[in-house]
Parts: sequence; structure tokens; C-alpha cells
Amino acid sequence: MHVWHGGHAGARAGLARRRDYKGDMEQTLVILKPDAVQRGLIGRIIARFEDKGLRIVAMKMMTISRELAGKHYEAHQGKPFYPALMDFITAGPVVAMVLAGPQAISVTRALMGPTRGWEAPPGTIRGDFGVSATCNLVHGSDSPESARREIALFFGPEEIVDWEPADVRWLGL
Ligand code: DAT
Ligand code: MG
Repeated sequence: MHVWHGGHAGARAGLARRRDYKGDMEQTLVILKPDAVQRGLIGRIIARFEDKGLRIVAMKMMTISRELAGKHYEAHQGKPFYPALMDFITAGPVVAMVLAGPQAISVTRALMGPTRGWEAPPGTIRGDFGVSATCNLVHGSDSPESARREIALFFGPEEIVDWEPADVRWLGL
């Protein structure tokens, strides 16, 4: 990693010393669910994460098998909505990705909005694009433990790409 030399415009703006960029990074698993893909919303949803400054460090299109769906949603087994959830999440291709950034887990959840589309406020992904509780467009891990577990279900370590955006210092990272 290269350091930021003094004398640039940013240094004059008081940003000469960077914080440790890696220090408080989190990673989270995001899935653009089959409804997002079928409705042609991949680009618009990803744009919200990019606009916020989250960094895509892994991404692929895939169809989730019932086996993987069962592992991913194992905490929900036995709940009334579980069969519909299994059918939905395996019904067509998804885009799975790992996002990285400061507090990436809670930042992603805030951008998504609450689970049920009819409760999600305008300005959130779920609030702007749907009214359903099942077809709610996007998954995001809900804790560091979930993120670690879910990322390992969907991605091998070799699929996660460590890169640094050119504008990182202007995002306060
Ligand atoms: P979230 O996806 O917001 O983390 P969750 O983990 O509680 O929500 O549930 C996982 C998914 O299960 C959710 O995205 C959609 C489905 N689900 C949850 N509660 C539901 C409900 N009451 N009716 C229908 N589907 C539901
Ligand atoms: Mg959840």
C-alpha cells in the first residue's frame, strides 16, 4: 500500500495523514435476489452501494441450490415463511457479492431498509422498489458472525479481491 505524500490538494485540506484504511473495515455478504435480477434492477441497486462508498471485493452471478439456500437460511428453518423463502431464493439467478467498508454490515442494512417492503421507508432499496416481505430484493448479513459464515458459504478466499479505490482518501477511509 502506498502512502499519501504531502503537498497535494488534500494535504492542504488537512487530510495529510490517512487513518489506517484496513483498521476498521468490515465485510458483508450481499445477495441481489431473483426478483432484483428478473426486474432489471441489478445496476440500480449496485449503484446505491457504490454511491455510498462501499467497495465491491467479490461478485458473481449464480443460481442458489436448495442445499446452499438451506445453509444460508438455516436460522429460519421451521418458520412459517421458510418454504416460500426456499422456493423464492432458488427460483432464478442471483448476484452475490462481498462489500467492504467501515461498518459495512450496518451501513448495508441501512441502505436495504427493513425486511418487509411495505414497512421500508422511501430512500431505502426495499422501500423504493417493492412492497413484499418475500420478494424483498436484497440480502445483507446482520452481524459480523453472520457475515463471516455467509461469505464462506458463497465465496472461496481466492475469489475475494483486495483492491483500493483511487478516491479512497476523499471518502475519509
Ligand atoms: P432480513 O432479510 O431483513 O435479514 P430475516 O433474516 O428476518 O430478514 O429473514 C430472511 C428472509 O426471510 C427475508 O429477507 C424474507 C423472508 N421473511 C422474513 N420474515 C418474513 C415474513 N414475515 N413473511 C415472509 N417472508 C419473510
Ligand atoms: Mg437476515
